[in-house]
Formats: sequence, C-alpha cells, structure tokens
Amino acid sequence: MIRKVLIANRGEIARRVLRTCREQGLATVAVYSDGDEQLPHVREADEAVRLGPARAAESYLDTDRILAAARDTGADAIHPGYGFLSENADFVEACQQAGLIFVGPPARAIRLMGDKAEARRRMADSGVPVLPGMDQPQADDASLRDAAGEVGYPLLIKAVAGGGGKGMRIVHDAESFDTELAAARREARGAFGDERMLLERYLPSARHVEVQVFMDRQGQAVHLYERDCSVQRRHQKIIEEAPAPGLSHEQREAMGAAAVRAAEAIGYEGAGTVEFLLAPDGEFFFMEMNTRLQVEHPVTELITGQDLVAWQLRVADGLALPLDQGEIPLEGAAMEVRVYAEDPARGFLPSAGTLTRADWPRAHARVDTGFEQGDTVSDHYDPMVAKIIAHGGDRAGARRQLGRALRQTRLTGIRHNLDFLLRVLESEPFAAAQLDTRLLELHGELLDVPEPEPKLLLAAAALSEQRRRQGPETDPWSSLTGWRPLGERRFTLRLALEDDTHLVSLVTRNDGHWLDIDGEAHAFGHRTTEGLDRIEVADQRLVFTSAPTSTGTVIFVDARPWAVAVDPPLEQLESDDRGDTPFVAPMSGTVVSCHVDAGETVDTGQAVITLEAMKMENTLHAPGPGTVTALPFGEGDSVREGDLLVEFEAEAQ
Ligand code: MV4
Repeated sequence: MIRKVLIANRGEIARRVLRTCREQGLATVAVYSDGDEQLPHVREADEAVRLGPARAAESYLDTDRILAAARDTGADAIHPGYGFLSENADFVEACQQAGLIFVGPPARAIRLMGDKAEARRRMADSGVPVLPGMDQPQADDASLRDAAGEVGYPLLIKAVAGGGGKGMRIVHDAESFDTELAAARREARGAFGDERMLLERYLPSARHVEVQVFMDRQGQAVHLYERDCSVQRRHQKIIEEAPAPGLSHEQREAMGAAAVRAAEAIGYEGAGTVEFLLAPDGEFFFMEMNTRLQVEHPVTELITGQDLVAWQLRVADGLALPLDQGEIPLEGAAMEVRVYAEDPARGFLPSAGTLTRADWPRAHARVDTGFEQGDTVSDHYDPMVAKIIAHGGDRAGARRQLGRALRQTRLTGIRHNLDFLLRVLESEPFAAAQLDTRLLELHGELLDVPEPEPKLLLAAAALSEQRRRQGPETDPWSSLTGWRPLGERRFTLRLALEDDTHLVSLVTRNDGHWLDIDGEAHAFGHRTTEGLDRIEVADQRLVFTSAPTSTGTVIFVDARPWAVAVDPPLEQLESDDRGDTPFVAPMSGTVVSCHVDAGETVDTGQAVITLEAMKMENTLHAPGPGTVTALPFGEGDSVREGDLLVEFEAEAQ
C-alpha cells in the first residue's frame, strides 16, 4: 500500500496531486528548485526537498536527485505529474529498481507509444483506425519517396521520436518531397538524435478529439469519454472541452471502444489518452497516445464526477478500477482555458514576472493554479499560470460560466492571454462549435488585440474611484458628493490615462446621468450584474472590473488591465477627508460668490457658494434644511481640492 507520495513536479499539477493525496490520507513530499521554494506546492506538502538549481536538467529532470529525495524522506511512490519525467521510460525503470512505485504506466508502454511508427503499427494491428501511411521508418530516402507516391498527397512526414507536432512537415506535392524530408530529418536529428521518419496522409481539416482511458493491473480497461482540444496555437492547446460537441452516441461509443482496444492491445496501466483526428465526415484516425495524466484532465473530472488522480493511485496500488464502463456518468459539459504568461499583443511572447495581483474567480469555476498573489512566474519553466475550468448543464452553459469566471479574474504583474481566451471563447465559430485544428488560422481576426476607447476607461475609473471613496454599498447616483448645483450632483476627478490627463465628472441631473470629460458631456449609464460593472457612454459599452492601486485604479477589460492614475492620488485626499459633506472642493479654483452669510439658515437646494475652476462655474446647494455655521473662504479666495468650503449643520430630523 502506498503511504507516502513524492510529487516529482511543480506548480498547479503538483498542487492538484497533493490535494488528492491529502484527501486519501497519504503523506506527501514536494520537491523544488532554487527560486521555487516559496511556491504553494512546496508549503502545502508535508515535507519538501530541495533538488538543485532552477535549470530543469539539474532539478525536476534530474532522476538521481529525485530518487535521493524519495529515499531520504521514505516515500514509497512517485507521482510524476505531466511533462518533466512523466513519459521517461528510463525513469520508470529507475524507480522500480529503487523499490518505488511509479504512479503511471509501465516503462514498456511508454517506450512503445514514444515510437510513433511502432505505435501506429500496433494500433493498426489491433483494429484501431489509422490514416493511410508508411510506418517502416528504417526506409532510406528513395524508398520513402516511392512510398509517398502510394500514400498520396498532401502528406505528413512525422518524426518517429516526435509527438505533439514536433518534427512534423506537410508536403503538398512530389516535387517538394525531397527538400521537406531533408529538413524534417535535420530537425529531428537535432531535437531527438533520431532522424527516422514515417509518412501519413495529411488530413487538412480535422478536429483533435482524445479519449481518456484507464486500465488496471487486473486487465480491466474503461474510457471516461472524450475531450475536444481542437483550439490550439502552434500545438499549444488553448481551450479544451468535454464531451466533444456534436458527437452522436454511436460515434462516442466507437471512439471510446477504439481507445479501450488501444490500451488493451499494449497491456496498459493507469491513466492514458488516445488522441484521434476526427474528420468532417465523422471518420476518426489514431494520432498518438499520451502515457500520462494530461493537463486537460479536469474537464473529464467535471463531467464524470471522478477524481482521476485518485484513480491513478488506486491502480498504482494494484487495486481494481472503481467503476465499470456502464457506471461512468456523463453529466453536462465542461470547458477549460489555459492562462499563459504571454503577451498576445506581441506575438505571444512569454512574460515572466511577479503576480502583483492575483484574484482568481471565486464562483462559476474551478481554478487549478500553482501561483498566488506575490508569487513569481519563472522563465525557466512552462508559462502556464493557471487553468480555469467551468461546468454547465450543456456546452452553452459551460461557456457562459467560463466567460464570467475569466472576466472576474484580476491578474497584474505579468502579461497574460486572458483577453485572447475570452475573444476565442466568445467568437462566433467557437460558440457555434465549428471546431477545427485550424480555427485560429481560419479566423485570423481573433489574433487582433483591440483596445478599449479611452472615454470608456476614464468613465470606468471615475465610477470606481467614486465608489471607493464612498464605499461599495452606495448607489453612485444617490450619494454623489462635491458640487451640488440645484438638481445636479457631480463627482469630479483628474485622471491620467497613459500620458494624458483629463478632468472627468460623473454628473447626475434631473435629465439623467452624464459623463463630463474635459468639458464635453456624454450620456452615461451604469449597472452591476454578476460581479461585473457594465457602463454605457454615448452608445458605447464596456464590461469591466476594477481594483485600487497605489496611484489610482486598474480597470480590467476582458481581464486585461489598464492603469488609470488619479491626480492627486486618493491617499492625499484622505488625509484631509471631510466625511460626506457636500461642501468639499472637488478641485482647485476660485470662490466667485457667497450667496449666504455665516449663521444664516438655509432650505433644501438653496444656493450657498459658487466656485470657478477649469473655466466652469459651479454652485453648491444645501443638501437639506440647516444652518451655514461658517464660510472659511470669501469672494476672490483661491481654494484647493479637498478644502472645506462651507461649514454646515443639518437641521435635526
Ligand atoms: C496530423 C494532422 C493531419 N493529418 N496527422 C499535430 C500534433 C500531433 N499529435 C499530430 N498532429 C497532427 N497530425 C495527419 N495525418 C494534423 C495534425 C495537427 C494538429 C493536430 C491536433 C491539433 C492541432 C494540430 C495542428 C496542426 C496539425
């Protein structure tokens, strides 16, 4: 029986595995490299062992150091997560030699599936459909060229040692075959030290549909339905979902059965994923098998209600699978996005850095992340910051929930792809489930990065500041302080967006709400629903969230942050805060006239004082019946923003 698990990984997957181990009552050991010691996966484990320098080769990829950590802590099993050593057959053997249980398949299954030609042959022999091709990789260039003619064009040259799109070349015609073959061989020799190639008919328009399988040591195999992972960018998955939309019951059964056959054919153990290409006519073909728990496993967990890590641990313990095929539920639909530290506005350049703010969505979604606020995303490892996963009664519901969750996420300090994710998620082709591995090529506009109107950002910032000063519970329109000309309430700020400053007022009058920017008035509307603010300025709309910063406000539009500075910053104003009196000068200016004398009683709405600022005259009115007890400034006096212009005592109610 496994009692103590060493998790040979980092970040979100280390935490994910830890969570189940803890629930199962297993002791846990984390490992970490220099720079990672402050991360959540390290502090959440019962014990943690330093491996070495940040470089993966000297830490998370170093078999000897990991085995030493397991020995030193008395761990009896190693969970590899994904990536790093998860599909390294030599590592699996080393674990076994050290008397450790490797939570994953046997070394021979990993080796077999790592050889793409061997895998293809084994699948074809077991009745798993494969595309027309040539999988005798010892062939020389001349016989490959001959075989290409039989396979037909367009075709793919695939590296035997490749996978995930590495070492792959499309060849459209016989004329370019030799050049492409030479290039593929060169690339593969450099990347894998293995230049063997196989050929396969190229299916230009297809979906990537993969089936989750499990097999125990007793020889029982089941599938847990499929995931559609067609939305990719340069072989990097972006959105994954389960089940694959539009599959008929028969197709689902056929793909599931083929995947189970694949697992049985190779005497598999544990969690595996069989990837298929799904052609527009519904035919499907084996692509490759991943011999690990995958990044996107949570969508399967959400539709089946199963804990796949718990299943892995059971199988590793030699126990039978917890459910038979017929007992595995499929409920609703789930969708996952991968949040990467990269900048969509700059060609998706990776963007390491410290998460100065990390507010993960609380409702609507599951968040698997290895980082909390204050943590640093290192440039030594994969730039994935989080997975956000939503479940709904159907695909539309899951998509809606996920959209809400993404808009509620507030991340600053790194560039990230949340706005891009939202754009794809809410695009027409994706909403209509027009899934295709070329979705982003067919809809290049999804790569454009639109910028919100400055007007809208200023309005959003003014509204956020106004609420921040008067508390989140107040209705911005009933509590506007500052200038109160008769029938008008006004909240004014100087805001800086990029290099320009603007005088912005939120105004409410009996003819409606207005936004005044540098003296120009725009019709303005606002409401808050589902934790999101929605504003409308002169027929343009913006949905946003906001958060205070040391210099003002950050407005998140499609989760993309825009900094708006408040001039002067709130701290300065708060130092001479006059509570909620309506008679605080909203900006510097000059007193034009005092309409009453000190000591005079006034009635609701009666004019008290007029100030001129920024070429505008503004009159303050009494908010209710009361007494003007003092007028500290006289006509012609200069006043500064925040000055108390009128001391007023409201009449007791
Ligand atoms: C293919 C293919 C079309 N025809 N094989 C890409 C990753 C690796 N798993 C195999 N891949 C492909 N193999 C044939 N015969 C198209 C791809 C492919 C792809 C597959 C899934 C998701 C995105 C993709 C993007 C480009 C190419």
